[in-house]
Amino acid sequence: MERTFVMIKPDGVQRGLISEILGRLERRGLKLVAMKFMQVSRPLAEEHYAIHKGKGFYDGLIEYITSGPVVACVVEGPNAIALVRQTVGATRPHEAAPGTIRGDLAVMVGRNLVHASDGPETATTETALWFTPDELVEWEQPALKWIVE
Ligand code: DAT
Ligand code: MG
Repeated sequence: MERTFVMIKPDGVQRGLISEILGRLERRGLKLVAMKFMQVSRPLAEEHYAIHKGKGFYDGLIEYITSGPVVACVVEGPNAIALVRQTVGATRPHEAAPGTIRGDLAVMVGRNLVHASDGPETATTETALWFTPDELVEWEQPALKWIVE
């Protein structure tokens, strides 16, 4: 079973879209493994977005992600990384398909509501960056047998 890191960014929290965004992932059939509501420190933001350092939008991105609380999560499921990226939609909301979170609820790349790991490597490193191992909860979800064969 695959796991991936998801974060509702400050605009999602400020706009009251936590339940909307989490609800879409829950309804898709993904299992929540970890979740916390937190203020992102500058060092954490810089490490999370280290790959974008030096780009024109980097400073604004760090400002944005540290501008208010976020909801950080780990979700699990078959092909969870691809499933979540698909549900989130394309980076630039005007290119995101209708029915996706960004395609339905966002208009600008700099306010695109949610982060999701883009591959197995980032899923692992981001999960380890945002959560300690004991924050990942092992639990049984009997209803999963109706979602995962
Ligand atoms: P994604 O969040 O879809 O994985 P990414 O990793 O390429 O996209 O970029 C990380 C975030 O940086 C993205 O969600 C929003 C911001 N960003 C990316 N490209 C941008 C741009 N051209 N202008 C402003 N912000 C940008
Ligand atoms: Mg990315």
